[in-house]
Amino acid sequence: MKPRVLVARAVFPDIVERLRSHFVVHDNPGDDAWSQPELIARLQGHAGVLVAGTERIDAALLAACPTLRAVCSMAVGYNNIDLPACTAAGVLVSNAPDVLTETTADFGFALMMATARRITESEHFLRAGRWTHWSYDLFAGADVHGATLGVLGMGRIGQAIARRGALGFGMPVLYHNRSRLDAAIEQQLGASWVGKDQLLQRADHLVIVVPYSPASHHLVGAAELALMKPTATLTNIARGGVVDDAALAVALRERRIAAAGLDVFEGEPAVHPGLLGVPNVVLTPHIASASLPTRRAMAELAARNLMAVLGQGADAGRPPTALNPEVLPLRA
Ligand code: 8YV
Repeated sequence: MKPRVLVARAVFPDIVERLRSHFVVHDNPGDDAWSQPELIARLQGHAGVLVAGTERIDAALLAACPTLRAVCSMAVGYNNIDLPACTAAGVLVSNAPDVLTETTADFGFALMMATARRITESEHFLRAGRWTHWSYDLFAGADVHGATLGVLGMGRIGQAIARRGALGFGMPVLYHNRSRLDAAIEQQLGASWVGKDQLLQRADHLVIVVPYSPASHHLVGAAELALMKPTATLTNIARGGVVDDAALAVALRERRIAAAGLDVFEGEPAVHPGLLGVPNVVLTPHIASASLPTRRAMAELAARNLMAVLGQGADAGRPPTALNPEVLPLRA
């Protein structure tokens, strides 16, 4: 009998169809928001689940779903998944690294540029019919080329952003990360490691790309914002919760920093009302990885992992991007 799998979010229909040739598939074509109890109910009797970065997979869910063997996510960030609990339960977890690096870096750079050059703020002004004359300082913002780029979190995406800044825009690059890059990579990227405070003090444009964990909760709050230059911008494409959104709203309102670009929010899809009320912020709905080819590649990779974990297809037994391969071979 074919194993049963659940596709918890709407994804490309042809990918769901491909899964149907290996599994009995239950899916969510309407992309309904399932509560945790509903997700648990739907997972009964299922061996695998394909999730996005949005479903919470924790010890309580694992205890309530004893047939579950595989949790395959189409996101690179996996703060929604309790990895140690999955490992303890013998459940294989995979994420989707690499396939979204360049697309996400493109977006991070675009959001930083839109923020520095006040693109959405000026568009709102134009659409509101308020453009009556040219003036020397109309939406005059900050330069990007030649300015100091600060990257907080220098993983794959951070490095791809640094490369864009250094090679394309002549930006000196400073970064802060728990571990330093190899000297050869630093040299290639023209990037220098500095302490976190130095990074905040010296960056003209700070881009945040750290994974979310209890250790990175409110990594940038009021005290950190106070270290930044009043002319600086902050761009967050990491996760809501890495930045204290309430403190950021105050800093923007009081012009303690010039502007922010945010793709992720604490408690999204809700957005802190203080951020909605200030003009100097560019807000986007968590779309940094959202190019069609990349979203397809993310879903394909999750499907490949699901098939591999459950013994199907060319990679059977060898999920390409397992986070806890030590649970293989799966318990019976
Ligand atoms: C996803 C992301 O779109 O991969 C990640 O970690 O943040 C995004 O690419 C998001 O998690 C929705 O699943």
